[in-house]
Amino acid sequence: MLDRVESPQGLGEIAEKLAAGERLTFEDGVALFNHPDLHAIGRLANREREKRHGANTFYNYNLRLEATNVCVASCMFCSFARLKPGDADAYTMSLEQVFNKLRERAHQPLTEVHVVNGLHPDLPFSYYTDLLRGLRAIRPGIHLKCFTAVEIAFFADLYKKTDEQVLRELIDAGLDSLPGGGAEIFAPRVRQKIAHDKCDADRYLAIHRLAHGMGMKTNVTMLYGHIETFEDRVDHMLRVRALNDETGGFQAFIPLAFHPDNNQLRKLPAPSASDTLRTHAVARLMLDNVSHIKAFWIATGVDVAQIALWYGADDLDGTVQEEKIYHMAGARTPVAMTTDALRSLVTAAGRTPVERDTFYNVVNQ
Ligand code: V47
Repeated sequence: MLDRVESPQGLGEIAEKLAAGERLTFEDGVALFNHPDLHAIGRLANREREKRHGANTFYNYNLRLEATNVCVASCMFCSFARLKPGDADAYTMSLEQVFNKLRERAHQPLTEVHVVNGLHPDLPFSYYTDLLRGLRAIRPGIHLKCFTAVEIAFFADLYKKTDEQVLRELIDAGLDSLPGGGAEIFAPRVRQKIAHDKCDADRYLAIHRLAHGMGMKTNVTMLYGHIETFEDRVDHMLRVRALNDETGGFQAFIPLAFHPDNNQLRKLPAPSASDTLRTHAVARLMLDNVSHIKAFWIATGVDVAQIALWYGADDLDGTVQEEKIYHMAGARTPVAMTTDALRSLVTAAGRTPVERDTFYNVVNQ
C-alpha cells in the first residue's frame, strides 16, 4: 500500500501547486479542511513552515493586562465581559493599579505589554492615552501592543473622532502595534450571530489597513470551533491574505480555539485537538504572505501547541502571566509560563526555541 504521507490521496494537485510556489484557492482551502488525512496536511504545512523558519520556534517575554472587563458588546462566545460597572465580577482598574502590575514585574526582562479591554462606555479617552504614557514612563524600552481594532472603532464612535485620529493620538501617546483580537469570523452570517454589536469585518480590516499605512505592524486572529463552517474559515483567511497583499502589515495569524464555559454558546463542544492542528496547518498553507502562524498555547493547550509546531505553527506567544479571557471561559492551561518552561516545551517537541521581540527580532541569543 502506498504511504499516505508520501502520496496523500487527493492532495496531489495541492502539493504540486505548493511545490511550484503557486497560491491555493478557496476550493483548495475547503478541500484541506475536508480531507481525511490530517497527517498529510500537517506534512505539507510543515514544509512551508520549515521553508520560512527551519526548526526555529518563536516566543516572547510578555505581560497581558486587561484593565477593564466592562463591555457594552454582547458577543455570544465571551465569558470575560460584564455589561455594567456594577455587575458581579465587573472590574475597572485605576491607572495606578495598571501601572503597579508593570512595576511588580520590574525584575523581569519583559519586551512587550499586550493590553486588551472590554468596551467601557464611561471612561474618558484620556484613560487610554494616560495608560500608554504611564506604561512607557515605567519601562521606556517596552513594546506597547494595545487595543484591538474593535476597541479603536469603539473609541472613534464614542469620542467622536475618526479611526485615523484615534490611532494617531494613541501612537503619539506611545502605542507601538495592534494585537489581532476582535477578528472572530469575518463572514457576516456568523459575525452577526455571535458578535452583532461590535465593528464589522470591513471596519476591522479598514482599521488594520490604516494602521499599516501609518507604519505599524499588526496581528490578526480567527475564532474557530463554534457555529462557523469550513468555508467561513477559508473566507476569513482569504480576506487576511488579500489585505496583506496590499499592505504587508500583518506579521502573525493566530487561530483561537473557542472555549465554551460560562458563555452563551456553552452547549457547544470545544474544538478537538485534530481540528486545532488542522486549522493551524491550513492557515500556514493558505496564508502564503503572512510570515508567522501562532499557536497561542493558552488557547490550544500546552500539549497541542507542542504538536502544532509540526503542523505549520512557528510561534507560541509568550509568558503572558495575567490572562483572564480564556480562563474565565474554562481554559485549563496555566495563566503564565516562565521562559524556561517555554524553551523546554519547544525543545521537547524537537524544535529550536528562539526568544523574539514583538517584531520577531531575536533577543538574548
Ligand atoms: O478577540 C474571547 C477571543 C480574543 C473567547 O495579537 C475567545 O498576538 C475562545 O486576540 N473562547 C482576545 N476565544 C485574545 C487575542 C490574542 C491572543 C493572543 C495573542 C494575540 C496577538 C491576540 O480572545 C478575542 C476573542 O476572539 N475570545 N472569548 C472564548 N470563549
